[in-house]
Amino acid sequence: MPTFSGPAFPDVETIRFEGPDSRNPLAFRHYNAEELVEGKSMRDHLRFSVVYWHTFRNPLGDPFGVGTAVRPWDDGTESVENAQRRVRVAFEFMEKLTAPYYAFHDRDVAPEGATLAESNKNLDAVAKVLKEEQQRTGIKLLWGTANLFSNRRYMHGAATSPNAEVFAYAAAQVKKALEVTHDLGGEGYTFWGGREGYQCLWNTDMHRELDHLAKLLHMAVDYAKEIGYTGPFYIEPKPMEPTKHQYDSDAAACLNFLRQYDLMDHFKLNLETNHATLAGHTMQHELEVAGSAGSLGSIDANTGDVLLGWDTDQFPTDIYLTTQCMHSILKYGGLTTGGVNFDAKVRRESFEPLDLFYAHIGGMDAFARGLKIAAAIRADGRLQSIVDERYSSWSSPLGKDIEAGKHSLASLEKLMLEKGEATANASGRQEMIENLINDYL
Ligand code: XUL
Ligand code: CO
Repeated sequence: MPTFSGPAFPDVETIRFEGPDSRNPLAFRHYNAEELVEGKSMRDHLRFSVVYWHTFRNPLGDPFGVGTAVRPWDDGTESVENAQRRVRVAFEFMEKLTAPYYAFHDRDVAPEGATLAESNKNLDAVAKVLKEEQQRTGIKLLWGTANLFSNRRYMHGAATSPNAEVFAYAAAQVKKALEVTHDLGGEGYTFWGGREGYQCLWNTDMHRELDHLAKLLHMAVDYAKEIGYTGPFYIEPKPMEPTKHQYDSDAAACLNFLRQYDLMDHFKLNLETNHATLAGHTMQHELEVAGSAGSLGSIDANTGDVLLGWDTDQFPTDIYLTTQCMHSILKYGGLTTGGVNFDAKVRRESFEPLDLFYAHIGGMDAFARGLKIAAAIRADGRLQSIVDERYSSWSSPLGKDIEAGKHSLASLEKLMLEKGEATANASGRQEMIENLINDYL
């Protein structure tokens, strides 16, 4: 095969904001990077990020058929040269898309070698090109991570493997991935426990596995200090797939784990919509659980399919969903180190390179609209006043005293024995509120 020499997307110019009336499918109609929302640019609110694994490495196969993706720049080999060429293509794509960030796993960007030393060497060779391209374009690394789930050595888990040498290998891989992330100025580092769970409880020592998982995370925290990495670590909850049950099953389970093992100061959560769905939650639920604990770090923006029970990782296009996401994000102070990371793939039938643009443009516009709608809800203030009114009894002397810890079961019993019954409840007004939200859409 003759060596590909770019550009990879010759027919695509830099994607521009053309406004809601534009009929150009290769333009933004809502994402206007410079536009201020609540005094901050859309670029800084949304911090869009492209994922390397789906956008540049996913062949678009499914359990019933081979990959369909046409990627003319990729010669299909596991060579370092191919990986380096792919980096140039990835940056051409991200630059044209005007995405300020990207995210990767170590094994997406560089091929795994026959030994750990060889894999590290390959990663260094590709990271060199990543760095050059970051410098050329100004595109930054949102977060890096180590793939601790694809290789067969991780079949029983990585940190939670019953094989201590597998734990050691995983630790070595995390060390290297952390070094590379730090060297590339990564603003975060993610742990997604792909196989950190169980398939069968009869053969599982859960207590031990959880201790080991915490041990690896503490080692990462310690090593970060050593090399001067000061960014946050993220845990990404997901309840299942590939395992039957993953320990980081949802936001609440992750927070419980982080508290139990004294990791709360170092970790925030990276929440993904399709993972929330698999956990039987809404994304809004997960965001509220994390946000109310002060642990909302970043989001993997995607969506599932209501009729498919698995992690389809589709691009988000539902404005109601993006409104909910952005409303919770604004409520908890906005994204700081995190971003809106499109952990999403085009579907198997959308196999052309151009589809990668349409997918990302759609996701970016959907989130831009969600941001604007959420800001309008907040500016209008009607929703907030309903919520304030709903909790107004907590501003009464009684409510204030309970919150301030001035009461006990006995003092409250005395009060209620005197009163005989609590004040009548007010309506929750859910339907009215849902109608109100629709007013902004
Ligand atoms: C898997 C998933 C991962 C993480 C990073 O479902 O979401 O790609 O985001 O390992
Ligand atoms: Co993800």
